[in-house]
Amino acid sequence: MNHDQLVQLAGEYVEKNPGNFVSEDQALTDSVRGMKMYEAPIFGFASVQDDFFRKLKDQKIVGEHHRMPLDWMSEAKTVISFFAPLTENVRKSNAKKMDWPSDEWLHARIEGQAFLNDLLRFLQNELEKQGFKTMIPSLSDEFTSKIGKQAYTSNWSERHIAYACGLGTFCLSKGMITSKGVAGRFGSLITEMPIKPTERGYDRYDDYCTHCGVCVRNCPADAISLEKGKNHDLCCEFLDQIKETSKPRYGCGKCQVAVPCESEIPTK
Ligand code: B12
Ligand code: SF4
Ligand code: SF4
Repeated sequence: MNHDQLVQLAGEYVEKNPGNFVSEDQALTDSVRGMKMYEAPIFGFASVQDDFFRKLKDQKIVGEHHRMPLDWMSEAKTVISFFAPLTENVRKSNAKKMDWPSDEWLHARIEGQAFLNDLLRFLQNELEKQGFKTMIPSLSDEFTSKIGKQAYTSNWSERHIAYACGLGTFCLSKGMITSKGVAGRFGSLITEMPIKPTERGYDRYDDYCTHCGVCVRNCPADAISLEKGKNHDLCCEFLDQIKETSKPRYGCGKCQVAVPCESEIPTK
């Protein structure tokens, strides 16, 4: 197994696996039956020895609680991060009505995340078949996240890991912009397989954001401002309102659609 084979396997899995298509019994409406949720992921890699992982323990970046790759697996050599872009169907549907998430978006958040977890397990299995011990931090019993007033964090932040792996930079809405844009989800694995690190093609943590302010106008919760950035409390309260009506589904993502950074790095 090499880097290209891993990327190819993931691409094939996303195209063919039924989990990436809304099933008949789960579909909220007829129009979403069979809809594809995610496109083939893009990948980035970092060495577990990269000094950048230590920086994440800085309170201004994530904090002391953020784990180092070797805390998850002492034999590890490489951190693998991927970004799975949402399909055009999902993205465009969510831009039709800016005060409530589309059914397509709700599916991609919940059933879509379940599918991405399957993709992670599939890749873990493929790497282990080649003799490389591999683990998935977000699916480990030791993974923790805090979501509530003034505390929005985790001990493995997928965006910070993606940043380390050269996949992209943060932005005003506090999402992460990759070469395939901001609308999508991340996943990561830690493996014994040695893989050449991806170069980080940026200097500042928010290099790819133009500060155009379109996400500010899109946000139904007024959670984003050009002066103060993003207020997680307001965002989270809005997501809670959606959960009350759409349980077990929820989501919003208006800051990730109909924006110049939706599916590419915006031009300055
Ligand atoms: C907690 C959480 C939330 C909270 C808080 C969000 C947040 N930005 O932290 C709430 C509930 C509000 C939320 C909402 C949403 N979330 Co959320 N959430 C998470 C979760 C579980 C943990 C995030 C975390 O650990 N944050 C840690 C803190 C420290 O991050 P931070 O404050 O943003 O970090 C800042 C500092 O580091 C600062 N900084 C200052 N100096 C420096 C210097 C350097 C060098 C660097 C690197 C940074 C830096 O820059 C960062 C950004 O400003 C992750 C999953 C995961 N395990 O990562 C998903 C995750 C962040 N969410 C995601 C998504 C998609 C959403 C929603 C769109 C929901 C939806 N699907 O409809 C909204 C969008 C909100 C938004 N605009 O950010 C995606 C992000 C996708 C993307 N393209 O960015 C993630 C990664 C899930 C996934 N598996 O893909 N989420
Ligand atoms: S819409 Fe504009 S300001 Fe908002 S995150 Fe994207 S590039 Fe940055
Ligand atoms: S997810 Fe929705 S509420 Fe939260 S910041 Fe983005 S647009 Fe605003």
